[in-house]
Amino acid sequence: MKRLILALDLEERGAALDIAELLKEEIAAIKVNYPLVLSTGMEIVKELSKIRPVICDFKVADIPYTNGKIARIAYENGAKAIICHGFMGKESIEACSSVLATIVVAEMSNEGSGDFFEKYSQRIVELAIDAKAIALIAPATKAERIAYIKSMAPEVKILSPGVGAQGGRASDAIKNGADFVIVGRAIYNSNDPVTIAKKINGEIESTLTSA
Ligand code: OMP
Repeated sequence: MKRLILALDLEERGAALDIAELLKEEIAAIKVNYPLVLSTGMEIVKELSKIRPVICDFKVADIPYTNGKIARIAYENGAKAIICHGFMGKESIEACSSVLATIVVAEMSNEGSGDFFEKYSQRIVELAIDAKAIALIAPATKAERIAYIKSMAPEVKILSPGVGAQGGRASDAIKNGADFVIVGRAIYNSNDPVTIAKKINGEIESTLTSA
């Protein structure tokens, strides 16, 4: 099983489809964020879904009514999962998780986000579990935070962004409890995306076998 998720933050439809097709054997899923959807439209989710399962990273953070609409539109366009924020409360998470698999942001990878998230992630994780989220986001740039989040929710999968361009390492993320790593620029900006993806998958495999 592959544990690499491609963060496809491109802005051009053809390039996005080409790289997804090129990498399909190396990745477990494709994460689509606003840059791609705002540039090309939601149709891209349907198209990418034919290649690999798509996670809509919309970091939804609204009232339940609006969250529910966004989740429904993602679902209707073929998304297998959606990423939402937990700080809007249990019913806002449930508005997503009642529609499709929902991943809640526990903590984020940029330095400044720690000011807020490190104070509140314990509560966010409790809310995510209560609202039946299937996975959490925890930062590969702060691998010790992955271990902290995993210790609160050992039964929930952890997806970890921040590997490569942001300085995190796949091996550190996996060692600290990540189930999947999310990688964007280090792969799609490279001259040889397949080789980079294979290298990351190799690093993940050897970390798991030496554990
Ligand atoms: P690269 O830095 O290019 O590998 O991309 C990382 C991807 O993960 C981007 O799509 C970010 O929006 C996303 N991300 C983070 O970088 N940090 C986080 O804490 C959370 C996410 C996310 O939810 O995916």
